[in-house]
Amino acid sequence: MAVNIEYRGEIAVVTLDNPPVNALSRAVRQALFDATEALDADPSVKAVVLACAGRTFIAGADVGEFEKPPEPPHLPDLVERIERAEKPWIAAIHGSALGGGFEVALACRFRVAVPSANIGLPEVRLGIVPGAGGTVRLPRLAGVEMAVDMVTTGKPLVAPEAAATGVIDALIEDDLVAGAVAFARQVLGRPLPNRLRDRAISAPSDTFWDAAAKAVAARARGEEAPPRALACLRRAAEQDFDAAIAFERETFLALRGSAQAAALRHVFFAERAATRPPELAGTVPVSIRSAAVIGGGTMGVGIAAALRDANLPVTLVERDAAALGRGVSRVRGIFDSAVKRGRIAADVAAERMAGVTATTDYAGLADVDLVIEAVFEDLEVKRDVFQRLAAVCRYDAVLATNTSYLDPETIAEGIGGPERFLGLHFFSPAHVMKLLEIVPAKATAPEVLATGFALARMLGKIPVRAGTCDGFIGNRMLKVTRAQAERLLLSGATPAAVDAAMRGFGLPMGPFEAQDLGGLDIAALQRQTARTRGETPFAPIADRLCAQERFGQKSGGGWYDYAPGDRTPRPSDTVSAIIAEAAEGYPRREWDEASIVSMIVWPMVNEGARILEDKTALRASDVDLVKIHGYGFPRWRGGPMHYAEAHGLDRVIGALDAVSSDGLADPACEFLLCAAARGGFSACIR
Ligand code: T1G
Ligand code: NAD
Repeated sequence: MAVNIEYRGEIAVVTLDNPPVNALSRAVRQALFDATEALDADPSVKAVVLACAGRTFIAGADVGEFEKPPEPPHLPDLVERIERAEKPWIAAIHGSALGGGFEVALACRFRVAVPSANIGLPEVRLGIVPGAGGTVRLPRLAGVEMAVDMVTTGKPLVAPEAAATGVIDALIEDDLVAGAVAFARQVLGRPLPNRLRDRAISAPSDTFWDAAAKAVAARARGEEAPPRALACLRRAAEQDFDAAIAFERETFLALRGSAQAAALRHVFFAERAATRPPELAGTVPVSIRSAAVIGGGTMGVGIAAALRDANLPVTLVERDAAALGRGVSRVRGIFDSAVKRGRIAADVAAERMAGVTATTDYAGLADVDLVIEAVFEDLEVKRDVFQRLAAVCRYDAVLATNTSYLDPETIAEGIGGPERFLGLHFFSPAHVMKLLEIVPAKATAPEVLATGFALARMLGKIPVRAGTCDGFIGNRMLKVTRAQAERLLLSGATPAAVDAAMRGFGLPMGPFEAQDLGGLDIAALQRQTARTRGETPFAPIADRLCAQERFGQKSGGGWYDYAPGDRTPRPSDTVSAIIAEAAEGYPRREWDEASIVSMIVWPMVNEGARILEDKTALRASDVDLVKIHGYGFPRWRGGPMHYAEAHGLDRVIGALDAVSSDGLADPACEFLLCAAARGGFSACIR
């Protein structure tokens, strides 16, 4: 860590260098504080430019310090010191100015940035609120409405937008520091604008606050920080500066030690660790400059769109012209709807489509670097595809399957060059869902596995290595969740009550609504395959629904009934009758929301423990990322494994034992008992 001061005539340039992201650690705060004091005392200095070395401006407070009590100089003191500096400070921003980094920039009299920079206050994404004046100074600069949007969503603003709204005073096209020094010289000749603390704030109407509170609560779905951030902004609009600052700090310190903040920090660091698994350190991935997708169905078109979004030329292969035509128009449909939603411009959509080559001829794949297969979930169909790929593709091309349940080993059995094969399990819709399960087969070469992780970084996905088993990590746990959900129905709960409880827990939808959306037929196919393997999957009610062709929204009815053209789930008498018939002989119980949640979440954790025990997953945080990014488990609970550890593993085991005696769940597995005894899952990983 270094803070260097260089003098360009009467302008001092303070450069912070604290890799990787210039976080405001205690040492950085002290050094910047000292620099402010020294420069204020130096009569030769008329203005100060604050810049950062490396890839970004200050990306915030050092999140790694949050496990420890805050130490002086506290960030608000540094921010206050810079704001009252005798000489005007100019923040010169590149990369990201986030959280405490942007609060330091708000303390400066001016902010300049390169066009590619972004600024923001993402603290709510870490379960906290800005703690160094962000909720009080930003509304004085950007107005309350804009501040409410930025702070309660945590969404950053790109520099051109910030410049258009006056949050950034100037965009610097070329050399940032030189441009900032020139800017400083210009402003020295003019009256300086007031410090933000001295600027007035126009308080919006009560109706504004009521509407904002409703919108924030609807989005938060149980998260504490966004509504608390809104309360800070309201204080800033309705009270004097110092009172609002004190309220913000109090709120920040209260949330900093909260369970939600701890959970969101866990996810923050888990996401960053996931992209660089230690077991692949030093392994060089195969370079991917072109790709192909076999199968232009639900998954194939999403995968093709995701590859195009990463600027990879894509060849889409289908079995016949008709299917190919459908596939191409579905890919086009994805980009057209992105244009409609204002996500991309029409010319970008056209450029995306221009990069898609459509064919039914495998010969066109002789020179692609990566092929992802997404054809029917049928072993023989997939084996045939890989035999053909192994024959036409380059020996160093990476060949991947998107299978959900089939064993990658059997799919690739007998192909030439098995070391170039692996599973890449995307989630639907593949151009939206962030999760990518990466499934190495026994022969997969380390550099090919590393290519899966490199591809995830290219596509902006969260990669998780998963071992080979039925359903890998995510779908294996989903099977347990679905079985538990059925056990609840057999013992007296209703689909609506179970779904309401899980939505109350923070999921976007309950297990029955989710099945109706995705279709009950996919899991039915999987159970059929499992039964041919001699297994006994537990789905007594779903089997009955499928026997009556109740496959969900696509067939007008599943766990719920649906009116034509309407996706609103309606409780179904037919389903109640089917449940009653299946439940004969089962003991009935009263289920409240808390006990329903326990019946779903703790068996999920138990299966997660088994997955760690048999090394299908290497880290408990990987299991958390799979459930958060693939199955909607609430991020602010940290994922099931973190949530269980925070809840107390002994209590989890107790809850499992309480229902397992009635056959309503399996008792705690060895690995869970070990984790409880040793204080956590990581202590039992061998
Ligand atoms: N503190 C500590 N470490 C951090 C960090 C931070 N704020 N931000 C990133 N890192 C580490 C990260 O763990 C990784 O480490 C490496 O830097 C590269 O990160 C009072 C209290 C800036 C957009 O929420 O959004 O200020 O894995 O892989 O993709 O109001 O990092 O290499 O060991 O993500 O180029 C608010 C968080 C803090 C921003 C760069 N700030 N960071 O993305 O790299 S709260 C944030 C990011 C706050 C005040 C409050 C991104 C990035 P490692 P990376 P990237
Ligand atoms: P789908 O039925 O929508 O699409 C499959 C496509 O493959 C069809 O368009 C078909 O014409 C094409 N196809 C079949 N045989 C072919 C061949 N020999 N050559 C070229 N194209 C061929 O299926 P889907 O839902 O997209 O699933 C595809 C794969 O992805 C399956 O293995 C499935 O398990 C897996 N998957 C599905 C989901 C999901 O939610 N649908 C999620 C993850 C993984």
